[in-house]
Amino acid sequence: MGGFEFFLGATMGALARVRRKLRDLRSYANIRGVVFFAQRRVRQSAPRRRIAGLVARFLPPAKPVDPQLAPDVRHLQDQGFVNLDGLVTPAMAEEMRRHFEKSKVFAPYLEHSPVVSLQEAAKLDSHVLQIADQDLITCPHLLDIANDSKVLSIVEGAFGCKPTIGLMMAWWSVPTTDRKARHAQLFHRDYDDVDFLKLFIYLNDVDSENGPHEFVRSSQLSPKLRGAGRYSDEEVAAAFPPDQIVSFTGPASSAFIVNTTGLHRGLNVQKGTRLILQVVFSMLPMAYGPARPFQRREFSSTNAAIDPYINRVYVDHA
Ligand SMILES: O=C(O)CCC(=O)C(=O)O
Repeated sequence: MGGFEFFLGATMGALARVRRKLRDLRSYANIRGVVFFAQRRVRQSAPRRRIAGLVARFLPPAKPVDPQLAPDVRHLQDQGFVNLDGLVTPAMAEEMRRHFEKSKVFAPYLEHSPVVSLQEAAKLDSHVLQIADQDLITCPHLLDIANDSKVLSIVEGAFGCKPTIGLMMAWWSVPTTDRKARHAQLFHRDYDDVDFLKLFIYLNDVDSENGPHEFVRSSQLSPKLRGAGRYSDEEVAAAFPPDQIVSFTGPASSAFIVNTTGLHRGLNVQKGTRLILQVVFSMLPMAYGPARPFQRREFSSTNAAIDPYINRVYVDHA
């Protein structure tokens, strides 16, 4: 390739990157986006907790924590995670997995990813195949799990105010051709809202080979490695002893809440696939959440009463 062609190619590439950045920024040009970028600038845990405490005072108050759940709240605050045995039964997980096997997926890290069936998705060579929103909300049990009284009590206890269901997602983690770790498969911290917690549920069995979630115990409180980028295994090993890394392996239906301002990742898949559901509880509506709520009748769920405030981002109560 001649010098001029190379220059032209590089310039076109740079222009395409700028155009992509501008388009991404446009989707944050609203109040959620302003809050998102403002809180992201505060990285250390003490000032973040002070800001969250202040914001909590202006939000609907939390119900008193069920005394039986107080140890779970403390575990979450000290260790950064808590296991939730029995939240989902194996039969529920199986029903949800069957639903997602028939659902459409897309590659969230690809620009202009097509939305395709799971069978067609191999051609995308993407490590993440995310379930399209319309198929997510029609998943059996979704709304009931997100509104489980035990989950809400633990989250309210940790926040000190009522939470908002800010984001729900489900995705398949699959091996790529090169099997290399990329994006959230590398250790990182999330700075998604003034305070937030992520509920994860495995919908198939997860062992060391098909992408267990990993978390550095208590790292949400540590001043080390507080940047918003990705960290190598060597950097994490230099900062934290190996026995601080918790690997969440377990059968389908395993559920746990994680404070992902701590260092975490989903290990890259070597063999098989992992199907995971995530519900993010935030203080404020999240920048990544749906632009408009869905109708209650669109969800597959029981008719149990749900709190309109907690569900306002996802469920239109008008
Ligand atoms: O796939 C995983 O287990 C990690 C996901 C993650 O990094 C996140 O949800 O913040």
